[in-house]
Amino acid sequence: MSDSGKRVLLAEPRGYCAGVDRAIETVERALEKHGAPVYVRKEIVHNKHVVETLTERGVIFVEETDEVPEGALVVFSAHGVSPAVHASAAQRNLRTIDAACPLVTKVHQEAKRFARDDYEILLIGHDGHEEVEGTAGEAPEHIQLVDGPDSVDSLEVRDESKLVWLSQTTLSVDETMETVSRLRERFPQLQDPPSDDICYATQNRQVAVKAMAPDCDLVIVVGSQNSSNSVRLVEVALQAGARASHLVDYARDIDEAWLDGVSTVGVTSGASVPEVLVRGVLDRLAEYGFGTVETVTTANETLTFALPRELRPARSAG
Ligand code: 10G
Ligand code: SF4
Repeated sequence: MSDSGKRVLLAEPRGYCAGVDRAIETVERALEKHGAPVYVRKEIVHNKHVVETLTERGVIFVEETDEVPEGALVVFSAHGVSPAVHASAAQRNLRTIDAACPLVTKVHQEAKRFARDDYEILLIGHDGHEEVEGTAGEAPEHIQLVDGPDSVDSLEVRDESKLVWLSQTTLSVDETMETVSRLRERFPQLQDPPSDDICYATQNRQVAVKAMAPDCDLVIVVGSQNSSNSVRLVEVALQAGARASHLVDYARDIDEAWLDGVSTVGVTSGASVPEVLVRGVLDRLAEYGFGTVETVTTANETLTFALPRELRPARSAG
């Protein structure tokens, strides 16, 4: 600790996950290979800085495929899309590259398989989130959304003996477990997913925040307002004992008043957040006397994903 007693605890892991890294590289490679403009349906990841930077480089972000000119190239975001979106792109003769994270695609496959076996699927997730729309679109007749523990009581199911839960990948682990236990109280025969749907990156970032939060007067989470996993980190910090926690896009969003009477500030970032933004926050905190930084490491991440097929280098013959 510094003489002033002021210090920063920096969570590790934080920031980019393997799926985000892959999705952003997908857009960058598509720009290199095909030239601007490249269209992207929805924000490639939920981060303002990423979207602004790619826009400056010639990416045009659209809400729906009908805004893309016939025959143009469109990338689908990391959060995944429903079959209906693929179909509408095909109808407009769009060239497509799907940057859906393989761990989201895994949940789509689970949904399809359980629907094929005539299960009813209770999909735990946030209403209106793109990932949930994509997953639910795989089997709309078989899927009901469960948006948190309080929405369990109003559910009506067809056959309690053929019921399984799946989830969005970026939820709070603790809140999801609470939702599942409420579901199980109502439906004792409820089946679990074959493997974790809340992904390794979401879980690891929450574990790291939980480890440092009890020692923090304030936890600053770098991330955008529409980033589900980043917002969850603020909630987890508060639940784990941080006295205050705020989400910021940029260092300039830090309000100096937050630092009144504070000696330990925790810093972390969501899975869609470039490290340069965290550096900016650390520099700003150093200006306020928080120059001592201690890293709190709870896991080492090594996972990477191959780029989508369309962008992999061609294999040389021989
Ligand atoms: O946390 P959400 O799902 O809102 O997305 P994000 O873009 O902020 O972070 C990366 C996570 C995904 C691409 C969803 S699997
Ligand atoms: Fe994939 Fe998890 Fe990252 Fe989503 S948060 S892109 S599921 S690794």
